[in-house]
Amino acid sequence: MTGSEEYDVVIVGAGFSGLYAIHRIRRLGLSLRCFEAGDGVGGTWYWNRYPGARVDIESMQYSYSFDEGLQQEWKWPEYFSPQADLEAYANHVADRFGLREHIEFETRVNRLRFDEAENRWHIAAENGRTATAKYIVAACGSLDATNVPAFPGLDTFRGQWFHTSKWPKDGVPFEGKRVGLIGTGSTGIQAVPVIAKTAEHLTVFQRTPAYSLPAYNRATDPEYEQAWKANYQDRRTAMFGNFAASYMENEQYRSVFDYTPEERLRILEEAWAARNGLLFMRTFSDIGTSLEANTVVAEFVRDKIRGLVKDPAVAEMLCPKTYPIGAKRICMDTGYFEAYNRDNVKLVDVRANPIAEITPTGLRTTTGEYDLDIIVFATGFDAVTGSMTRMNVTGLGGRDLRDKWTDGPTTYLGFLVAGFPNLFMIHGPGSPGVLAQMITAGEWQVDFVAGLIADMEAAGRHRIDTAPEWERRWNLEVEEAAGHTLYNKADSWYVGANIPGKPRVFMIYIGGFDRYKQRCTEQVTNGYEGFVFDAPIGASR
Ligand code: N01
Repeated sequence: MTGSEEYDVVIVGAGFSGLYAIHRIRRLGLSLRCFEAGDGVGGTWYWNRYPGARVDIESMQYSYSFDEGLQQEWKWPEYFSPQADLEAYANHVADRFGLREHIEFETRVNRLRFDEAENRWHIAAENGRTATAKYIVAACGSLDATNVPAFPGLDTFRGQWFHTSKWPKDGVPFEGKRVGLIGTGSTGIQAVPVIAKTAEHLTVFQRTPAYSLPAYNRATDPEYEQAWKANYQDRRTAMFGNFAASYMENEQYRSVFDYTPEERLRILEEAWAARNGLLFMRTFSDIGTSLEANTVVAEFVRDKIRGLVKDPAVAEMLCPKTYPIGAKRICMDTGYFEAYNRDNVKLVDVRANPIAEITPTGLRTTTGEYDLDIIVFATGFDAVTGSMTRMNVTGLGGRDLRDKWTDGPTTYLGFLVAGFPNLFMIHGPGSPGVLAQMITAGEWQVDFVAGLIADMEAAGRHRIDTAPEWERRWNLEVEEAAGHTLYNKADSWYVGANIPGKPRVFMIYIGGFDRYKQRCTEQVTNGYEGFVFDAPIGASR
């Protein structure tokens, strides 16, 4: 389809939040269109089809809550679903709820311009498609804009190279190949053991070692599934009131210092063996706030790594020592550390000896040359802000969003940016984003935005905005929440440290999803405090 059609709402992105936004906003009786860069639905779970890609939150809860029939009927074969199962689920949802007819695929939005006389957004995509809309719902992902470091010589490489999040649909055969993998975050640690199984040789280039816990993925136990399905409503209600939008049972949650060293060790051993993944990080209440408490847990994990890796020198290289556990996103793996016991896997420290260049035949560090047939970039993302800033967004007075965010992103409640009216971000900077379970938190944010749009339409308003003063106040709340934690003690993508030149700002609201919901709701019920309309909107909901 070509031409500049007019819509009430344009949704950018057909990932899990974008799909739900179509379903929810359609019910308002407004005209809408969704533009999606890929040729299928699923967002993160469409793009990240690298070997070993798998979610690290149990699928019974990492799934939609909005339809009881859907959650009762859908079967998750494994506790932690692989990419293919999540993509299949997204496709099922798109078909079951008739969402596909609203989506234009292979339409990557690369220009959003607000026309202040019309109070409408003008949308343009790479394929020439144009449209206008009163409202934009930007559901374009926190981890979408890829980071391929600017190593000199990449264009001269005669082999193949891939970024993990833009993986070919047909897969990449590694048989008989010398593979180099750069990056040991969540993605790298999932890919390494799988690639190692088929590649002739795998060299892993590690700049910072990761704390990783065993995922203990397994086939879904029918009793466990039944317990969820018999209690879905109650558990979903609990998730919507939880600080991480997650369901948690049997929380111990006391300080490390309430226990003797022997008791701590017993608790940690039990948690390690309990097959409950990320809950390991909630063994004690102060892991995220006290460096001393954190060190107890970090040292326990380092000892586990030393036990898993046979070569002591390699084990030491794999032990994270420069930042607290959890200050970077904790990883979950299936046989990651054990992969280094294989003869065909080699670990190279590129912190001590950085990558100097990519050569026609491989890669050169400051001390060594490596011949490679394939290079895998597991080097992460221009996270949280990248998908917005890469869209060339201009607001009032023609101001570019990149200029506005030169010193770091500013938002009101993680949704609105002052001077960029009628634009709502889902999982935007200043929202709980990746620190809450993203499908559930996304559903709530979409519902909240749909409520704002309904209020606007009922009141006959043309413009919703916020003011810099309210962004400043919200940013202070975001900073204060992070200030009590150890998150600032690591050079992570949470603070933009992985992208050269990106301002170092903690971009996520860590005060809890429950608190965040409360703050958003009370601002609306307090007479839309902090929201700026073209004319007063009257009584609050
Ligand atoms: O990206 P990352 P990711 N030279 O940024 C290294 C989610 N996720 O794709 O740490 C050499 O974490 C970089 O090194 P350093 C999850 O939220 C979830 O792995 O910056 N190395 C790091 O090791 C996760 O946090 C799941 O020193 C360079 C790696 O590349 C987020 O996605 C699975 C380099 C990048 O790690 C991102 O994870 C996968 C350079 N120039 C992802 N530049 C699950 O649900 C970067 N690196 C399980």
